[in-house]
Amino acid sequence: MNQDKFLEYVQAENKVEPKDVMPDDYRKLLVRQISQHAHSEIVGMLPEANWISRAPTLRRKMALLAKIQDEAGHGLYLYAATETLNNGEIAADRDSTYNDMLSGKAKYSSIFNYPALSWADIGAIGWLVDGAAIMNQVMLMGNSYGPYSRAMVRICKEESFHQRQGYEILMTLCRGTKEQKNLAQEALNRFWWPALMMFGPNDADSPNSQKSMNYRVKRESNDDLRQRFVDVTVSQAEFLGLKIPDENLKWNEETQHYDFGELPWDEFMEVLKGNGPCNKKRLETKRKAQREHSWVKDAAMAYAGKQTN
Ligand code: FAQ
Repeated sequence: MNQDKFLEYVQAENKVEPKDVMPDDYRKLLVRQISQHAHSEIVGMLPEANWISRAPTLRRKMALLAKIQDEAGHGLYLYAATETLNNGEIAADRDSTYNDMLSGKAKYSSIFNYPALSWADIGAIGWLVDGAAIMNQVMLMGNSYGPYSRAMVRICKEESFHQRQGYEILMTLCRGTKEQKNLAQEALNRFWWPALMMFGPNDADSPNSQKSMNYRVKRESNDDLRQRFVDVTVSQAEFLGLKIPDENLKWNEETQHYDFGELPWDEFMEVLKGNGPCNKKRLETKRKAQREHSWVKDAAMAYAGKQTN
């Protein structure tokens, strides 16, 4: 299939499946995005795992454990979806994509380079980080690559439980003592701007968007999704009695959207370059896990080999 025919095919809302012929740049775009999405799920387990042993009640601990296990599952579906794109010339096998993350060559979401400093941060992660993730992933359910779009359907269902458990943590804190409400406000102050950065650079500075939209991988732009996230989140903050830390946030009658302040793009670029508060720590944790736990994989491979021999 030539390039024009392929574009016609995806733009008519047809799905591409692993064995179909596809242009190399479409394959590469998917390997980049799906594997980075998988890395985000796996690295995203770390800030929350930090709070498992300090969850305030058994019920909270069970919910947090279930959520973190879900993230591991999301990583697994997404690595599996990435592997379907491996064709010998464009490497998409698990080891090479994972090693690209460990070496710092491949990115994962900027948000996971921020620490979870208090229990309220666990609430803010669920509410804002999972909330932003869902906003982006609902549009990805309609992407043109079959395995990725199907993985997104299940992931979105689980993410909405995650968002609610986070919001409920904050609701409890906001109805508690003054100190508890302060913890919730501080968590919102810390996570608001990093959550908005999850949607990526402004459209004018987004090098991958045009191609991705043409190929029907991305279905909506970074700025449109960010705007929608702000629009739905403001009333949720008001319901909690919390103040979004943006002096420029204001309802605009004309556009019927909220206007909001300029994001701290310098900070975003620094995080992407590896200089965020936890970049080094996150990668070192993952490298250490690979060094120390490789025997588990070796044993599983040896066992699998025995089963098939
Ligand atoms: N962080 O040209 P664009 C979750 C990079 S899952 C780091 O606009 P694109 C669940 C981008 O990769 C969260 N890097 O790129 C959870 C590109 O660099 P590259 C993850 C970023 O791909 C919750 C460059 O900047 N979700 O949270 C970021 O068209 C709680 C230029 O950008 C996904 O991965 C960023 N925020 O649009 C887990 C969704 N933004 O690759 C645990 C799938 C941009 O050329 C706990 N991905 N960059 O070297 C996407 O939808 C897209 O890839 C975007 C970026 C929208 C993230």
